[in-house]
Amino acid sequence: MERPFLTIVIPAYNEEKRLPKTLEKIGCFLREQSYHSEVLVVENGSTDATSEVVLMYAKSVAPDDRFTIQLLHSDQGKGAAVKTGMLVGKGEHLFICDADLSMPIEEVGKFLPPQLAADSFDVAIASREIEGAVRYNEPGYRHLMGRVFNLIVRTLIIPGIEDTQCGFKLFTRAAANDIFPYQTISGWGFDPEVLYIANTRKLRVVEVPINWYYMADSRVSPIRDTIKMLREVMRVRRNGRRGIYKKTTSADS
Ligand SMILES: Nc1nc2c(ncn2[C@@H]2O[C@H](COP(=O)(O)OP(=O)(O)O)[C@@H](O)[C@H]2O)c(=O)[nH]1
Ligand SMILES: [Mg+2]
Repeated sequence: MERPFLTIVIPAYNEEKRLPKTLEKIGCFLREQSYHSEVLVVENGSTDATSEVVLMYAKSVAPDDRFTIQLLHSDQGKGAAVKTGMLVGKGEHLFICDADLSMPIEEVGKFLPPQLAADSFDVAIASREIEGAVRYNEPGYRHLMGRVFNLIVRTLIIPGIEDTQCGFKLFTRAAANDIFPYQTISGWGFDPEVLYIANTRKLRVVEVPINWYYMADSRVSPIRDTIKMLREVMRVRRNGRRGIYKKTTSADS
């Protein structure tokens, strides 16, 4: 197959229940597109039938469909899964997409040319906060926790981005090559790190307002994971100061 226009990376941990509907919807959407794409589901140590579900859907893709579905395995954590997918993906654009499709897949067009002018951005991230975004059904306490976390992230490492944590982000091929070899965080705190590296590289990050539907079934443990993420944000700041994210020739090759 020619180089895909779009790679969709889905990190998945114990997603046997949510993935069938998600892969169904993504497949229907991609079948209608004029471009080629690939879907990479990246799993680690799920104790349910996540892998079997992905393999079943991968087989059901017809040879003349304009997309493929593949299963990958990674180290533990959402960040590690995303990094694995981003390094394996061959697309001209690479999109991170949560398995619960809390953003309808039809909105992916908002992150891609022609809707976003080609050459006007390097990274396009979904935002639930900027004008035009709508949140559906989110409990007040989850929104509040997100706002507090964002305030800390903005203060410590990434000024100016209102929502770093939404699970839908698009990277051009060149931006992905520039960022993901340097990602060190394997857990939930990988988003701020990736955006911090993008800023270090002076890449153009644009925020895209989306419709976002809260999904109750979460792998986040509110207290434990928030503490861990705050530690990770501090680590990113330290790493930045130590020059860990500076480009090295070996990572660029
Ligand atoms: N591979 C992998 N994926 C993960 C891990 N933790 C979370 N995910 C995926 O990350 C995405 C977001 O998780 P979710 O539970 O919906 O988090 P929330 O939306 O923040 O409540 C989903 O696709 C999960 O399956 C992990 O440890 N490994
Ligand atoms: Mg979710």
